[in-house]
Amino acid sequence: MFCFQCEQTAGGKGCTKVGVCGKKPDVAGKQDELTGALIGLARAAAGKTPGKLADALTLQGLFATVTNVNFDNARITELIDLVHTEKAALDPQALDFPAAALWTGNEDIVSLRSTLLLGLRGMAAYAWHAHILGKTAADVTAWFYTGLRALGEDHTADEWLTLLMEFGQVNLKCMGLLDEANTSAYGHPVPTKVPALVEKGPFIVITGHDLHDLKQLLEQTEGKGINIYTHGEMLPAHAYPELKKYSQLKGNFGTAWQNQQKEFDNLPAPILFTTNCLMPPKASYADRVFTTDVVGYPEIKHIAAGNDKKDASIIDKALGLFGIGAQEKSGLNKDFTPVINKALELGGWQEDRHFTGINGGTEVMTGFARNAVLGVADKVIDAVKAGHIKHFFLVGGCDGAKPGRNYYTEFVQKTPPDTVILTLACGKYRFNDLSLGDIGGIPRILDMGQCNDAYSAIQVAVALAQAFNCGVNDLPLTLVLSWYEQKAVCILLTLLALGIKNIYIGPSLPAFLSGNVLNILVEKFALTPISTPEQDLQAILSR
Ligand code: FS2
Ligand code: SF4
Repeated sequence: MFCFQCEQTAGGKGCTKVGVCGKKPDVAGKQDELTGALIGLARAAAGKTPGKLADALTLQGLFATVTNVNFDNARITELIDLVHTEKAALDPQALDFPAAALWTGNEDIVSLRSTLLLGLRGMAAYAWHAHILGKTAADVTAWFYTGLRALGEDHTADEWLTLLMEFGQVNLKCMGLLDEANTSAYGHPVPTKVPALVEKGPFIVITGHDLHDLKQLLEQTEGKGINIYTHGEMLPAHAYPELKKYSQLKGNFGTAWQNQQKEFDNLPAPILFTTNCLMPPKASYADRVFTTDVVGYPEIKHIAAGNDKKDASIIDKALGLFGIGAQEKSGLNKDFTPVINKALELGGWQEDRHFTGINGGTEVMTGFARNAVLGVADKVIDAVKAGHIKHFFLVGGCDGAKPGRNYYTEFVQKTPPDTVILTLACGKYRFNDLSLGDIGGIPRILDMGQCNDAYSAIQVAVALAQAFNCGVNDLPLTLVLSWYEQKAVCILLTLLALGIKNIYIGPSLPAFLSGNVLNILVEKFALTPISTPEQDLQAILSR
């Protein structure tokens, strides 16, 4: 096997024997085969209008290969078969891209090709969430095929860079689509305090990014005496009016994904994984883990969409599996009864349990997405003009297990009191329970949401630039990002495509960036690896 797509890759170079994430060689091989088949499907779709099934397969096929999503050989094989059936229907002559060729060839070309592939994988997750809520955009969908076809072609380094920048713009549109999907379905997030207290009695923990799954779970647990707690990237759900209205949505349990094996150990409640990041479940809680949608793990119970029945025809199965007709055919309606029954069977704790965040805080705030922040834009602008706010930092991104990630906690702790920290994604758990106070009523830590809410951060930055009549690069704003998986790759490409410079990135640099490609990014965009919080803060604030 070979895989170097995430930050924890073996030796900082590539996983070759088994994935650090737990991915087995056979699954890695199948995922490569699936990627080659998707390139084949894109080739077959050239010059044609592929149908909804081909679109859905493309999104789910890419999403299934994102880190910590699907470890199930059988499910990946099923996807490959469906892709082949669809490809044959479009053009029986179209050839798959050979899986063995994905990671081989000239080092710089492999690097550029991989960067585009990994970006596409990340964007597929966002497009899929939007698609589930009935939002698609023809140009975004079409670009998946364009990008996949490009992976199977030869390009010069300059052509690859052009493709990457084009991709970054498309991903901005895709994140905008998801923002529209989430806010039109559930309202605009409002600042919300979320306690870390788990009340006695039966409960369910829901993790991942899929708000539609949470909504269905809330509907199905109403009046059943079961409380719901978010975990990981589901935390921002508390801020959406159409989700927070459910009284059984009580609080947040646990922190970021890499702590799950410790946090879920003997948990007297089921855990529902709606997306990444799933780690191999330990025996002490494996019987209470449920996956849904594109997530999968061998022997772990899976909640399928409505018409994903064993005896369904391949097309019906695919329609159900891929949620086509979520609106018109209730294809994505799920029955969470097995999760609910497990919660009742396990019964929860017999007394209320108080938890804390990583720094001892007993509650966190979320819900400072674009609408909430821009709603107080005048106040923010006045505070900047009056010199009360000297600098904004966007400190966010994915979390991970490496010790070097303490950098982000220390960085935030060391920021001067006249600075504001915007944050998003699961990296925020390193510091979101810190009490850093406020500046004239504006909290110093503003949680904008999930990783995809990078869209909100971009909107806020653009609005501030307009207000101050300058470019985003001229704002007193610095991005200090942590990366782990492929959604971070697509977001980074969007930021670069927008021409945003001087981004700090860590805890280590992606293994898939060759020395030459990295040099280009450093020269063109002043992409900067993190050093120490003190040194970086000093450099940023003296600029
Ligand atoms: Fe965190 Fe994992 Fe959000 Fe990433 S929960 S690293 O997939 O997407 O961020
Ligand atoms: Fe290794 Fe990351 Fe790939 Fe898993 S996803 S096999 S940890 S590089």
